[in-house]
Amino acid sequence: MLIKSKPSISEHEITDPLIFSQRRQIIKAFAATTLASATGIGKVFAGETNDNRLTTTPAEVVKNYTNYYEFSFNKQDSTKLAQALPIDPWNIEISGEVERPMRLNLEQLLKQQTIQDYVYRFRCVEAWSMVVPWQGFQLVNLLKLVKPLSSARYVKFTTLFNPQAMPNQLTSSSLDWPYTEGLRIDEATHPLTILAVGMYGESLPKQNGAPLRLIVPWKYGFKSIKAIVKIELLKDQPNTAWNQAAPNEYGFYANVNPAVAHPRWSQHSERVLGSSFFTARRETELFNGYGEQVADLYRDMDLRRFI
Ligand SMILES: Nc1nc2c(c(=O)[nH]1)N[C@H]1C(S)=C(S)[C@@H](COP(=O)(O)O)O[C@H]1N2
Ligand SMILES: [Mo]
Repeated sequence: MLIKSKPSISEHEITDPLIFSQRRQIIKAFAATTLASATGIGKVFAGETNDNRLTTTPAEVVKNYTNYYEFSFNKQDSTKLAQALPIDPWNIEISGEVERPMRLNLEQLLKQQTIQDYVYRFRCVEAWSMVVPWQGFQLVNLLKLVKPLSSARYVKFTTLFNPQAMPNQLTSSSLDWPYTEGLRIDEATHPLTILAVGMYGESLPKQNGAPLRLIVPWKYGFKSIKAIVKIELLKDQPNTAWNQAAPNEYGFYANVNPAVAHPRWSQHSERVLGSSFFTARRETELFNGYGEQVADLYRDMDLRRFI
C-alpha cells in the first residue's frame, strides 16, 4: 500500500545494507506471527514536503533521548529505567461502542496485520523533532475487527499501569496515571495513523514504547502514547493525561501548528535531533508537513481555539 510515491525522505537512508538486514531481523522476530514475508513488507513514505534536506535521524539518537514520564522526567534516565518493563506476554483490550469487543494478545494481533514501514516526521511539543522509520500497521485495520458502532465518535488509549516497573506511577502526581490519550474517530481511522511495533527494522525498544505504541505524525508527540493496553471507542471526548494536567498548554487536538505558541515558548521552529550545534533550526510546518493529507479533517474548526 502506497500513500505517497514521491519520497522527500531520501530512500537510500533506510535501505542501506545495515537497515535492510535489521528489517530482516524484525521480520524474523514476527515471522511466527505475521503473514508478511521478507519481500512482502511494503514501504510507505508519507508527508512529502519541498525540504530535501530531511534525512532519517540516527537510530542511536532516537533510542537515547526519550520522553517516558512513567519512568523519569529526564530523557536519559527514562531510557535506562524502561529496560525493566516486562512486555511479554502483552494483552490489549478493545472495547466500548463496538459490536465485537476483544481481548487479544500481541501475537494474535500481529497475525492479523501486515507490518509495513512508515517513515514519519515526529515533532515534540517541546520544539525538537526527528524523522523515524517505524514498522507497524494502520490503526483503522485493527478498529475494523471490532466493528465500531455509529455511536463511536472518539477513541481513547491507555498505557499499562505497572507501578512496580514504572516508579513515577506511584511517586509523581504530575500526571493522572495511567497515561491516556485520545483521538476523534476520523483521526483514528486516517491512513497516516499507525500502531508501531518496530523502528529502524527492529522490534520497538522499550524506551520508545514497546511493544505497541500509537504514532500520529501530524500531532505533537505527546499524542503518540506508548505501551498501549487498552483501546476504547467512546461517544464522548475522553479526558486525556496532558490535557487534564494543563489544558491551556496541551490541547486535546495538539495539531502541530507554528502559528499557535505554547504559553511558555514559540512553536515557530524546532531543533532537529542529531544535527550539529551549528545547524539551523527547522521551520515548523502546519500539521508537521502533512497538511495535504489531514487539513480537511479540521476544515470547520478554528485552529487557534481547538489547540
Ligand atoms: N505512556 C507514555 N507515552 C508517551 C509519553 C509518556 O511519557 N508516557 N511521552 C510522550 C511524549 S511527550 C513524546 S514527545 C513521545 C516521545 O517518544 P520517544 O521517546 O519514542 O521519542 O512519546 C509520547 N508518549
Ligand atoms: Mo513530547
